[in-house]
Amino acid sequence: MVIFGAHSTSFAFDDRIISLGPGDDLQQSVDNLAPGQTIQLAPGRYYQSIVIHKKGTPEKPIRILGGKGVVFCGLNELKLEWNEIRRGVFQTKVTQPVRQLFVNQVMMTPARWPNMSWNERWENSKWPKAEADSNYGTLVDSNLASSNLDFTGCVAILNIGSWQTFRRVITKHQKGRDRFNYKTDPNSRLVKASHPAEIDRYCIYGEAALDAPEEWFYDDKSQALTLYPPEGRNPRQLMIESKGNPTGILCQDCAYLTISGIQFRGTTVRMKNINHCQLENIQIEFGSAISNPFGPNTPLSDELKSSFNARKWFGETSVDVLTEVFGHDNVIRNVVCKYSEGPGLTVGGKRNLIENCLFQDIDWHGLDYGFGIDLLAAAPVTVRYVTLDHSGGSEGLRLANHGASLVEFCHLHHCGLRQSDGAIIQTSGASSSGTEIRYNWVHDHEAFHWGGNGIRGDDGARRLQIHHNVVWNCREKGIVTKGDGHNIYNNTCFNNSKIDILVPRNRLPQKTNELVKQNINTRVFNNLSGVSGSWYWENPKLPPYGLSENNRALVLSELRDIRSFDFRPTKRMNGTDAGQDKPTANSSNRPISMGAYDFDQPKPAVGYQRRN
Ligand SMILES: [Ca+2]
Repeated sequence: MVIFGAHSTSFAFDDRIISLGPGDDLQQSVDNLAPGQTIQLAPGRYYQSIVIHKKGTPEKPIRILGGKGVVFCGLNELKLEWNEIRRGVFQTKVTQPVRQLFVNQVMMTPARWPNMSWNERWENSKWPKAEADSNYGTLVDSNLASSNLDFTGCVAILNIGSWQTFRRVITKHQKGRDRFNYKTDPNSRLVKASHPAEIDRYCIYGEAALDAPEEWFYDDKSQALTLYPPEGRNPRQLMIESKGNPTGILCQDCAYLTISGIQFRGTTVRMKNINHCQLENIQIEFGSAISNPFGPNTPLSDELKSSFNARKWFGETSVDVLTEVFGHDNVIRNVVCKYSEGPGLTVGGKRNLIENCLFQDIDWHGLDYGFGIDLLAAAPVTVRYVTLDHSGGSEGLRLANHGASLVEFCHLHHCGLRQSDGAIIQTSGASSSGTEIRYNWVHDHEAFHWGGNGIRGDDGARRLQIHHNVVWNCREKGIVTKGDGHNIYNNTCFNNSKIDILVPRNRLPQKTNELVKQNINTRVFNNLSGVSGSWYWENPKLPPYGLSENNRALVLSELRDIRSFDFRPTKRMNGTDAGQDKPTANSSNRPISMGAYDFDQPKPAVGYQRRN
């Protein structure tokens, strides 16, 4: 049987292929899919939202295929009459709430204080500091007084927990007042925090802050949309788009399903309770998002039923729509994801593979427990050839605390831009034993105030295998492994301002549940890196307790060209080696190499490999 959608102009001879276009009823076709059938989408903009509840079989998978120019669009163009309510500021009535707004395809900023345009989203100066009188529930800053604005009823984004950020409605403020109040959570660790001031950053969204080009405000009560267009422009001259449909494709309870070749703009794909599925050749822009920048969070109705979400694990979530894949044995490949308000991707379940993906400009608010790629519920997971480029959360790639995961050939950089603490690759707990982190480039953890590591085995970590990584320019430590039983070898680390590799002898003073003596059975060898067993405040400086052999600090001129990521040495180091470094120390008199690369090897491919 051959089934054609209304648009079809050519014949297909494969009876398992159903050709559809933007004018067809996709949901009806999806509901009728049988194992072995394929939906082939024609180029065009799809404003539909589909829900897939289908299972293929290993022999007869179900496929939803797009191709060049197949776009699921969650943005609706607003063609409305505007009134100029004051010079350069326009207002209109809309029929659907406005949650994200775009003018000529550029994201506009929800009315914000201090002002920050979309292009300034990574500028630290746009995040004021709390002053010393602040405490949990009250934020103090003399700039609030001099703003001469009343922010009562606005939403503050509060990075008041170093690696935690909260969205809170401002309950009390007034013109000229240097402080505002917000609701507190009696169960929060911040209730007992010694003093949350000084390290805290914040900003405010709300109508009172509407005063600059590219800002907008939507009033839920009056359904009025107010826009301050780019300088000197009139909305009638502009293409204005509003986010209307946050979920383009929702897959639930699926198996042996492939979705491939689709762009998502202002919307995303969400996959729940799916097994043996593939998500491939996908582009997502403005996928994960807050539902309402001017109000409390409003999670999607189906999210409330979610069994596990890393953000909810800690008590709350600030992100309402997630690009997510939950289930077992799934493949996520060739996904390019940009401009995500929450994590670029959230994955849960066992034995999933994330391969050759790019995540760029992720989480510029550093919301919640800011993970660039949230794998906390993915146990275990394999991640390879993934690039993460600019991420606000304190933790870039957050691995699960369970199962032996593998992270290899990834290029992860410029993380922690909106929070403190954390690491670009973070794992913790004894149950992640056997996790291997190898052949990665990890650099520039630029935490707001404190902390900021490259690769970290955090509290309770055991038996991590960390080797052949290059780690540089992190705000504190390049590699740090708490716990015991790790192998850390052939890494190249430099320009990490506190310590390049820390294998601590002692637990942190407040961590009384941890091993008193740490890393007795850890082996650290062949690293082109400074290695220390002492925290930076501990003196005298001592080597790690366990084996520590054949490590030395790198001299930068020993590498060929750092700027072009060529970390191969300019000459042979300690003889030759075929790159077969084993997790054993040099006990056999075999010439061994130091650092991540050998003189003779080809320049490696690391991170997302662009496809033609
Ligand atoms: Ca403003």
